[in-house]
Amino acid sequence: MGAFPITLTRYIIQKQAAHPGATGEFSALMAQIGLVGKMLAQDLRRAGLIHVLGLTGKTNVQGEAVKKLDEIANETFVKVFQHSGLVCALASEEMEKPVNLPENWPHGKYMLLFDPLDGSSNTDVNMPMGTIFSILRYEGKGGLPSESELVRKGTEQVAAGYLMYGSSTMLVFTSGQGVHGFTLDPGVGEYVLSHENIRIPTKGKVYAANEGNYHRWSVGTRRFLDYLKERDQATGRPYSTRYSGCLAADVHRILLGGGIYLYPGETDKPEGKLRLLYEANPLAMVVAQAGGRASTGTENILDVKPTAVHQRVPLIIGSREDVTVAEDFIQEKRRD
Ligand code: AFP
Repeated sequence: MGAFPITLTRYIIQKQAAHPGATGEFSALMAQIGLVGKMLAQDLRRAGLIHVLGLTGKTNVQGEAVKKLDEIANETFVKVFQHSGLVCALASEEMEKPVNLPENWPHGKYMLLFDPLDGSSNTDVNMPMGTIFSILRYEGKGGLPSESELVRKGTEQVAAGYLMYGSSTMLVFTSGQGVHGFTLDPGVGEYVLSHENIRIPTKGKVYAANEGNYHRWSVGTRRFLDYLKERDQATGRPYSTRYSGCLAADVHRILLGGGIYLYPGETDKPEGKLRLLYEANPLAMVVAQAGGRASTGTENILDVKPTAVHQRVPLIIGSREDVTVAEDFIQEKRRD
């Protein structure tokens, strides 16, 4: 019989024991995120049978059509964290304004920002989806946090990660001590440590981008994509394209195998599409902890000073060398 598997529960209890001052709140918070993942995985598996595919008919604060599953995923987060005693504020892609949870105050010192269902255009076609989360700590003594307390730089995150609903459900996260991946064992309903201390290769062979937008990109971005497709044995080109329409899934592939994901700015939309606080920042923290990088093309994502909860940002993320080459092209330091 092999070694007894390390479950998420056991892992976080062990980590907590290594920090004598820990109150157990962070461990409980991660366990609750795991619970959200189990609930959503269950909904997604049965979505085609329980009439929750398709649109709600509403649009969110960013003007995007809200899918029924977007709404369900957001409600699941809110329900799991209400009365949990863990979190004093929530901000989500699907909520115009952050929500305070007074029932958890003053005990709950964490603030949670999330994209409840990333890649929701994949819902109706049985393709991968994800959930992305960022965890901040609120030290304020004066009462519940104001909106501006949630608008913080990526370097201030205490933990971040994502859930991925693919052929299996995975929870991948970092609390600043490496990146660890847990796979949900559906038989026992537990996450099991399957990917310990993930390290992203310094260079990859895959790129992920929506090339349908090619003609909207800057000259430098276009030149970088052309470069990736040229033949050159010495630099391992051409790269292969892999793009799923789900950021968490595409970054997951790159985290494990190397390469680069790009959702760059466009000439008439320089801010790009993705949201800084609950998409780019958490994935940037994960990738940086695994040895990779995330950039806007001109600045490290984790250093971007945000001004609004739903702020968008261009995102170039992945293997360290690939991101650096992309920056050189975008900044027109290279034109080959
Ligand atoms: P949805 O959740 O609205 O499907 O958006 C997904 C996403 O934010 C990210 O997961 C994808 O990488 C990106 O947008 C896809 O955008 P395009 O459809 O423009 O390629």
